Amino acid sequence: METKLNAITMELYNKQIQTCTDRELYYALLTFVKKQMGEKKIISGPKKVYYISAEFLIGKLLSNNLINLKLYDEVADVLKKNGKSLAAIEEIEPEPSLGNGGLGRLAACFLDSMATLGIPGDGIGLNYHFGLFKQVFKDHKQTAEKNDWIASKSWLHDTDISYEVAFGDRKVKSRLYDIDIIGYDNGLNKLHLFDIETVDESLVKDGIDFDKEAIEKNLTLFLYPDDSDEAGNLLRIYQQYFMVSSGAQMILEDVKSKGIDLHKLGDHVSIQINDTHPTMVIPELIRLLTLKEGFSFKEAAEVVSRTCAYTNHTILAEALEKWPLSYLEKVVPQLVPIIKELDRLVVRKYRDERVWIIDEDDRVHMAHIDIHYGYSINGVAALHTEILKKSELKPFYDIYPGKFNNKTNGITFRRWLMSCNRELSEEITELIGEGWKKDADELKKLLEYKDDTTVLDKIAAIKKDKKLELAAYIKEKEGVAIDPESIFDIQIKRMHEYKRQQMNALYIIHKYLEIKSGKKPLRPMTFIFGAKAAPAYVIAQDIIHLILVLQEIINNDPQASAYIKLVMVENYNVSYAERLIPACDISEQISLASKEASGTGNMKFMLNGAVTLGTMDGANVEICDLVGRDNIYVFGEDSDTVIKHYEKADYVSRDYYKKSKVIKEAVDFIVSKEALKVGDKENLERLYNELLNKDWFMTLLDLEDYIKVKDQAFADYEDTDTWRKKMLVNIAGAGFFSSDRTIAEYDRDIWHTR
Ligand code: 26V
Repeated sequence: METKLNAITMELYNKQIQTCTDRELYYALLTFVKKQMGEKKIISGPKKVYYISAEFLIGKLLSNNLINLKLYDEVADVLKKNGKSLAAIEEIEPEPSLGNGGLGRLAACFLDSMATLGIPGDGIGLNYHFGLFKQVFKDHKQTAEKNDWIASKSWLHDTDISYEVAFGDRKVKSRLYDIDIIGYDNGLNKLHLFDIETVDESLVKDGIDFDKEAIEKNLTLFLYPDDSDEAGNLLRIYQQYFMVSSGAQMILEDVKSKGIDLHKLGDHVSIQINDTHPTMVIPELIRLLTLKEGFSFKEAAEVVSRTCAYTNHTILAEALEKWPLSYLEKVVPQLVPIIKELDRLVVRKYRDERVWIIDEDDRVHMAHIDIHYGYSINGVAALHTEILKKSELKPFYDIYPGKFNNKTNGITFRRWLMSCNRELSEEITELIGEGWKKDADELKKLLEYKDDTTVLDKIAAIKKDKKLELAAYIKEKEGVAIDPESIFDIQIKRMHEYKRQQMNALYIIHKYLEIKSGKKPLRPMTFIFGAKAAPAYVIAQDIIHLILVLQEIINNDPQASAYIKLVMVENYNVSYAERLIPACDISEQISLASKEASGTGNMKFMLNGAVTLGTMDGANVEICDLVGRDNIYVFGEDSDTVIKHYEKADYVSRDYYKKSKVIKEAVDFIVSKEALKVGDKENLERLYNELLNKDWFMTLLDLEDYIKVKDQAFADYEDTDTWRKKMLVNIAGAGFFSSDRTIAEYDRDIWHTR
């Protein structure tokens, strides 16, 4: 292995390993790993899955590919022997930001698990050149810059495969780039990313602004550009159709090249539609089968319905896509008669207007296409699926009870334990052997050590090391010194009102006011946030502003900063998550019950020995079942109560504000002189008014209980033995959340590849 790597550095740079720079070594390793992967077999079988998704948040790939090739330790040793560090080399790799958050990261975990389980399963997506924006803080506010990740040498393989995609007003050509996906100790699948041949990076001028109408040049520049105006929405439809049309042509070509009769498509292919973004693949396949393959409409619709399956990832009304028919007429006129015919067939059969595809305002409900013309619909956690069946999609459940199923999300333990926390991973292996790497349920064996103080000490020592590492990193990146002896309380996820970062901020204000009035906490606390907000989401920007203003006030107050430190890390992404999660003590999962479909950060934290502080929402419910009430901190109203509040429209936030002194003081601080001295009046007043007069996601409803239970968690932390036991029980209980389990269930219930 050392000889091989040396041969590469000699060939590329005419240098031995020890004299190469980290950048040169990164490129040498890229070449080496790609070559190793090229020697692996392509996973194949009688049936293949295509996971089609607008987002694949794959993160950096070097370490993970080395782990899956089982070469990580060997490579790390060789580098060390030559005076180099793999960790430093990894820093060179740019992180592709091809996703917003959970949905995109889930797709990436699923690719890893499909390859690991040997399921033939490829991803289909878009090759965004700048992906999601890079977040930069200026004057306590978020600004957006482009994230340039495609270097001349990268994990992308250029192919000469290209398809013509016709829009209403122009024809373009797609070009396919592939990334190899290697399973853990297994073969290869592919992530197919389509790009437009005429893309022009120079279109991007200031920040992330660009001409939204220059489709040939802009189509694959950004992930979900600002969709607050019509041009942005149209661009999104252009992107979606570009992806599904290229993908559909590729799939049909693939199937035909294998000599398969297209009438039997569903026996050989499953297309998993990741949220509604790829929904147009349904009418597009019908179009291709009728136009090019001689199918009747009825035949085509039947074949497609036996091939496509849909996953729902949210019940938020504003996130369920409903495209105006006029937009579709402009961008994809060829699909409009097909969508109208699909709607006509539904209208003929069902009188309930709620299940129609096109509504009275001529908007096309994309999810309705998926449900009527797909063979499976699944939610992503037990509670979420129940809410879909009982309320959100009830009229559909009444028609198709057999199509509905739950697939609780999962995470790949290769990245979220073996790679990001090698120390803990090795300790686990020492205790229970290697088996858990292929059968995550074996983590349960750790429970045997629940009362073993040597083991508990070891786990606590690893946590301490990870906190030290994180503290050093945060000092370097953010310039904030945090105390590794303090409790690390972390909330990292997209900024959204339903996730209630504002509630966490109100708790911090409450603690700050307590300290200022002389009530000191037992131990210093460190509150860490990481979150990007959609550029057009005004209140989310205001919440970021509040947190950054609090950071400034608290960290610079000598009296308070002895007990509280607050840091919002800049440009939170997958790589940052890999540093934050292993160092966490308390995992904040505090969404308004019923609103977080699942969450996957919650799973990553518990796997790394953090204790959850959460509402009974999404997968938190299942975490609670797995670890038991003694090993999780639960607070707040449950989903039934919340749903009733919405039905009766009887939640009045001002009542909670008036009733509670603690709430009033915390909320008032947002517009206090002290806050306004640092922050922007417009942002802070808008947020204050929103909380008092609307508070659509019911922050104040749960605030008092949140304070109570969070205080309890901090108090319990002082009982070191009991806390360590909680950590161990959480790690031991996390096996269920391996994405290998999730993918095995998709295969068993939906795909049937074997
Ligand atoms: C999308 C949008 C777009 C427009 C404005 C507001 C808004 C709000 C939310 C979304 C989310 C779309 C779907 C999504 O990302 N869902 C996430 O999927 C994860 C993987 O299943 C799951 O763990 C998260 O709970 C869920 O929010």
